[in-house]
Amino acid sequence: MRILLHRADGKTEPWIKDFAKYLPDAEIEIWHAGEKCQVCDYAVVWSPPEAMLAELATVKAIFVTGAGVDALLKFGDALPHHIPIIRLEDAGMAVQMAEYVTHSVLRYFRRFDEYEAQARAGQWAPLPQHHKQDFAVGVLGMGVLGTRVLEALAPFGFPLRGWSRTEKSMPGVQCFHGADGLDTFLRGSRVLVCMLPLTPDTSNIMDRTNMCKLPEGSYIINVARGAHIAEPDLLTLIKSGHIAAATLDVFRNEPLPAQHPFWQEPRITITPHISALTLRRESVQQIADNIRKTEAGEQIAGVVDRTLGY
Ligand code: NDP
Ligand code: OXD
Repeated sequence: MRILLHRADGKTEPWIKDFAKYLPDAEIEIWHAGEKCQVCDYAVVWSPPEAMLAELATVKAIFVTGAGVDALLKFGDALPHHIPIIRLEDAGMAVQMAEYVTHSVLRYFRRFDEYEAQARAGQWAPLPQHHKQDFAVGVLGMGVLGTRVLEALAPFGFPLRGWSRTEKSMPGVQCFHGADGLDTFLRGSRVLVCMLPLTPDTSNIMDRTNMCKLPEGSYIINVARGAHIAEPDLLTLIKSGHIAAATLDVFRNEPLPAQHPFWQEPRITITPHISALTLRRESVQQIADNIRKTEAGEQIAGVVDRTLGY
């Protein structure tokens, strides 16, 4: 069996070693622009260049080394619909998301962001505590990662809310779904955490209208995709105080350009798309398992629904 691998960073050796360990029968072919490559059975990619589409169109399945598949689905019909796309499910990312989001929620709840600013200014000034009952955390997206984040937050006693496309129930979480449930979900969420896939339905979901539905003095944590937020609207609402602060891991343009106004806004905390990193060994293990199951004609998890876009 032959696997076509593309790594934008060019660091293919460790991946080849891990595939040799977890799928010893596989031969790994590295994709290079402008070079002819052998016909492969499977492809393993994250955000492939357009020039790779011809090769992707000939494989039996495409495995994505991430949870989100927007960087692949953006090619639309140029990517034949009969080729299954399989994303990573958890593969070590869920616990990282739980750490990142829990840290951010606690930082705002305990006002550590404000104490950090005070300390830099040499100020000793205890602030009034927030109350948990006024600090409901609402998670947009109750999938593999969103659910893990809600589980991680549960022991702290925040009122928890979740929003998904289809109806859900989760102990200790007030669940909302669909376009009809969004308004009520937003109006009661003091901290809004975005853990949605980027699809035509979720693009720009945190625009001015929706962010204005959040209670005054709300917080935003975006660990999904930059295009979920209308960036100028967020800046306006932070400046007006309607949004107290935001922690953003993802942006419309990455790396975030040096001249972007977010860098100058102290109430925005920026991280460089690291909330949940792809762990190579766990990813290769999951992909290898799925390839073995596919070869054996068994069902696998993580198959993307092209119509839904995730
Ligand atoms: P899942 O597919 O497991 O979960 C997606 C969730 O979003 C589901 O609950 C789904 O609802 C919900 N959803 C999708 N569309 C809509 C909609 N139109 N309205 C309401 N709810 C919707 O994905 P994961 O949890 O594995 O990953 C989520 C996203 O996290 C990824 O797509 C990616 O964008 C982002 N990510 C970011 C990383 C980073 O480092 N910043 C790392 C990894 C992931 P339902 O359950 O009803 O289908
Ligand atoms: C992912 C990501 O979707 O890293 O996995 O953003």
